[in-house]
Amino acid sequence: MIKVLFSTTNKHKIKEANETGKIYGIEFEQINFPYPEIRDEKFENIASDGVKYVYEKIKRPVIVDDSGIVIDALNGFPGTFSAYAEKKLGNSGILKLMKGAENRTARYISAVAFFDGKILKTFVGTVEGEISDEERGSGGFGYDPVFIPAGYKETFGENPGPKNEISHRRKSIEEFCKFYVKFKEYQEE
Ligand code: ITT
Repeated sequence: MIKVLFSTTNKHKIKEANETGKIYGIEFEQINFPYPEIRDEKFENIASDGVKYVYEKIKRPVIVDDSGIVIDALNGFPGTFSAYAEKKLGNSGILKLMKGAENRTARYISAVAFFDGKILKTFVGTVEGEISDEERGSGGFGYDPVFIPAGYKETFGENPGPKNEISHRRKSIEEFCKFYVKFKEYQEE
């Protein structure tokens, strides 16, 4: 197994990343170095800035994942403010904002950034879906009880089963894993 440090306060991110990592022989190890998040509308800019901050603290190769949900009827809100909105409004607050909205399309975005002191890389994954009319299920975390992935009827909260096959994090972490396996081979040559 190749070990990779993943700085996050969110144990769900680690669990999901490891479900993908094991396919590539990569094990993510959680370290907890919270980084000050810059204000930016792009997840990849926040992740790149954050990973450089963490690297400077630990001087070891590391990744971070900045993610969130983008709701079309709310002009993209909460987007990169998703953690703040979750804390202040929660899923019930988001559903209130969405009351009467006909267009319920939304997407989760995850930007994983890697830095080893020289090479900075970002990997972005997206999953399309819709906001449900009510909170359903208690699986997953965060906005999962109100997010119905496209092509499904249940929220990720009701049925987290397919999450790791199709999620934003599956895609961003998978792209990172593909890169890192090659990068390691190249380093060992
Ligand atoms: P770290 O910054 O320490 O990694 P965090 O949970 O604060 O942990 P973010 O700043 O990236 O992470 O905020 C992401 C927000 O989006 C947060 O409210 C999450 O609950 C939500 N979110 C991200 N991915 C999600 C997912 O797969 N399922 C449900 N909610 C998700």
